[in-house]
Amino acid sequence: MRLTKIIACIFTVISGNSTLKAQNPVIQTHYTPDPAPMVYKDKVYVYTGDDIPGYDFYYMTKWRVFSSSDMVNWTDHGSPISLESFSWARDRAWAAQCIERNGKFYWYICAQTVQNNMALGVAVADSPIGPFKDALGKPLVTTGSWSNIDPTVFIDNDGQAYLYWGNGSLYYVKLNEDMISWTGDIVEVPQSAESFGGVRQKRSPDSKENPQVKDVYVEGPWFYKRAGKYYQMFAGMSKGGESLSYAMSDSPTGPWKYQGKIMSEQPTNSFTNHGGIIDFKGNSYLFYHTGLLPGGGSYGRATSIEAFKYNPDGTIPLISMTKDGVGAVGLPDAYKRIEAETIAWAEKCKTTQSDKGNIFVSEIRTGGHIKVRSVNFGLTSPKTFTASLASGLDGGVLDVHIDSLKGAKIASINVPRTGGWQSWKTFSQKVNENITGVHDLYFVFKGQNITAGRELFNFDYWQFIH
Ligand code: FUB
Repeated sequence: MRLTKIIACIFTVISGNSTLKAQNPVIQTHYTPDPAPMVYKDKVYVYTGDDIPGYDFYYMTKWRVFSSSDMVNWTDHGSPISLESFSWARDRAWAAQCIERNGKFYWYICAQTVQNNMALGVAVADSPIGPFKDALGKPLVTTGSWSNIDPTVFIDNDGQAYLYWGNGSLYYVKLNEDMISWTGDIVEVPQSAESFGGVRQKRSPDSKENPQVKDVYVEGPWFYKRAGKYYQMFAGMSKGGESLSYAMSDSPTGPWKYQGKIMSEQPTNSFTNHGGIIDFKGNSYLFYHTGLLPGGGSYGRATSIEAFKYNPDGTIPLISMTKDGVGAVGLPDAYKRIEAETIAWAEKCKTTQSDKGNIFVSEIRTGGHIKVRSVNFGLTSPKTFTASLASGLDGGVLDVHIDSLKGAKIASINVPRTGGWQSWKTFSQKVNENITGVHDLYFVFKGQNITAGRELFNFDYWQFIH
């Protein structure tokens, strides 16, 4: 590829206008509801729940975190907290949000208490991916109400932090600077047609009530500030399923003015929707969930992302769900170690965390693959491909293709039995083609006939070498 062509290609990808699109949902190895994005340094972290499809309710037990520096390849950081992390929690690891303050990370969660209601808690860490620890050993907010769900947190320019939350009713408290205590009263935000589109009957989360009312605040608030305006996005309801709506204010505590829908009811295959909004590398993004991942539904929801542009007056346009998702705003470097769990799209494989905390691609089966988007090979071709792999049985084959599943095969590794599913060995293979510029990579998994249906090998990381 000529130099000018390579530079044009890199520019197209970095400017986010790539025609090479990711697919929604952005994570396929787990069900990832209630996405809460956080920008920290040069990465986006997304904190999610963990749905277990097959049940008929949100019986969730843990939370997950993923990160990306390009918006299309997401690295799995496992599950740093679960119900077990909070001695007071017994069930329903529901929506959560993490925020950084003075180098510490505060992950606000909600869960069902041993007293059988919902409460808010907070875990703290020195890094966005943990390890996190329950900061208090008890809930941060507990009023004996089922409404205590879906915390959202924001620190204003004057240093005052606000925690909003609530199902049916919307509440807030002013957090103290330590982020793990609060002062003053819990304030219930008045709801009206002017502020949130309507007023809704209160309900318990167990209720099957499905009111046919115009748009109203239901749950899932997402509180933030942009260009001097305060925003309260929320899961609203008008036709039975949840949509995303929003209100704006000139003050962090209202009064709020209803602005309409951000994402109307669409064929999501999920009763709920739940979103978060960020700006990253000059673009604005809406994170939300759907039940559209194969095997999913209302209790198997997965994170999706759309890019959007604010209107000149700060209002938000109506955003449609897409399968294509967003363009890449960065390029993974082919010559740096990349974790195998950094994935744009995955089929017939999962990710697992070892007892020592190592995360790797597991449950790899014949016919499966991993796609990594927009990998930058630069101006000179690599000579070697290396990968860290392990297999407790007969292994299989790892083929590396570029540009499409059936594109040129640039390397292939025969993975033997390595002595155990955690007995990692580094394999190196000559690269068959001259590759420069930016390419999507496809790691394609194959087994022998005899091993076709079972796990082939585990995959920890990969790298190209000049
Ligand atoms: O994920 C469980 C609950 O469903 C969340 O807390 C709500 O926002 C809804 O998405």
